Amino acid sequence: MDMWYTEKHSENVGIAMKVSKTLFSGKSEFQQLDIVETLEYGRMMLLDGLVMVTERDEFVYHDMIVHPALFTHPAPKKVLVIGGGDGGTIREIVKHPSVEEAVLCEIDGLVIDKSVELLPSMACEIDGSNPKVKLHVDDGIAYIREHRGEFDVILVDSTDPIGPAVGLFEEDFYRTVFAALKEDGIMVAQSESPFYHPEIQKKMYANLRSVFPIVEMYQAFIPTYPSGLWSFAFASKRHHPVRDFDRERAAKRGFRTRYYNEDLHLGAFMLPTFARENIAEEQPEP
Ligand code: AG3
Repeated sequence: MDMWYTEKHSENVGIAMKVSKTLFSGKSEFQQLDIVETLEYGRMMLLDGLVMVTERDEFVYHDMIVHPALFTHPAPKKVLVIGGGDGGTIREIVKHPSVEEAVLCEIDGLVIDKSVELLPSMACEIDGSNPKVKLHVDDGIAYIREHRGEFDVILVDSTDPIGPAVGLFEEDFYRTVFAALKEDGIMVAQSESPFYHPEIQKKMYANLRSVFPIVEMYQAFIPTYPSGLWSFAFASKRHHPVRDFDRERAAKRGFRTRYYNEDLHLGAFMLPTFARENIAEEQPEP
C-alpha cells in the first residue's frame, strides 16, 4: 500500500510526498505534531498538518533565517529565537564565533523533545550539549516583555499565522520585539510565500514599518513550502542589510553553508515585481 502525505497549499493545489513510516504522531497542549519518514526528503516534521521542515531542504530555511542578520550586525553576541523548536536555527547561530549566548524560546516543549529524539541533524545544539545555548519552554511574547534592551538579534521562526503563531504577526508584538532589542538590534521573521500570501504580507510589512525604521523583504527557494518561493522580513533599528553589509566578512566566514553566501546575501534582497508590490507602501496603478 502506498502512503502519501498531502499539504494543501490552496483549495485546489497541494504538495504530496510518499511516506514510508510514521515516527511520531501526537497532540500537545498547543497543536498536532507529526514526524514521518518520506522517500525523497528524509524525515519531515508537520505542525497542524503543515510542513515545518524536511531533512533534505531545511538547510535553505535555516541558513536564510540566520546568516543575513548575523552578517549584517557587526558583532552579534546575544541572539534570541522565538519558536524554532526543531533547533535548526540555533544550529546556524552558534556557528558565528561572536555569539556568546543563543536563547531558544519555544512555546511547545513536545516539539523540542521530539526533535532531539527524531531530528538530531537539526536539534544537535539544543540537546543540552552546548553551554552557549539556553532553552525556555515559554510563550515568546511573555518572554520578551521581560527582557528589554537585551538582544542584538531576534529571529522569529514561527509557523503560519494560524493557531499559536497568530500573535507573532501583529504590531503589538513587533513593538515588544523592538523594545527587547539593543539600540542597533535586528529582527528577522519568516514572512510566508509572496506567491500565495500577498494579504498576509501586506499587513505584516505595514505592521513592521510602523515600528522599525528599516524594513526589507528577502527571498529563498524552499521546495517543500507553498509555491517554493519563500520570504523573510528583515527589520532593523540601524544596520541596513544591503548598504551596511560587509561582504568580506561574510566571504571569510570560516564555516560551511549550503545555501547562503556573500553574493546571495545581496541577491536575496532583489525581489520580483509582484513580490515588491505585495509590500509596497503605495499600491501601483492597476
Ligand atoms: N517554520 C515554518 C514556516 C511555515 C511553513 N508553512 C507551510 N508549510 N504552510 C519552520 C520552522 C523551521 N525551524
